[in-house]
Amino acid sequence: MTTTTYAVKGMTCGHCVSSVTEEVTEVPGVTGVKVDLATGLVTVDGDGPFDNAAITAAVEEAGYEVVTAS
Ligand SMILES: [Cu+2]
Repeated sequence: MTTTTYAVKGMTCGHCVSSVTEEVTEVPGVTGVKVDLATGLVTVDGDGPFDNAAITAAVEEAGYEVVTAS
């Protein structure tokens, strides 16, 4: 199992949280997404390695920006 945390810029409310969660959940290999609105951190679990670029693209698709990944 893989867990990666992304700092996402621009989320302001529960709607933002559900948009990001929805888009990132659709990335292949992702098994869980947790968004912390207060810190802007998005924690992504996968059953194997997943594509960082795909996660970034999914966040952008939702209308936000990934500032760091770790
Ligand atoms: Cu919002």
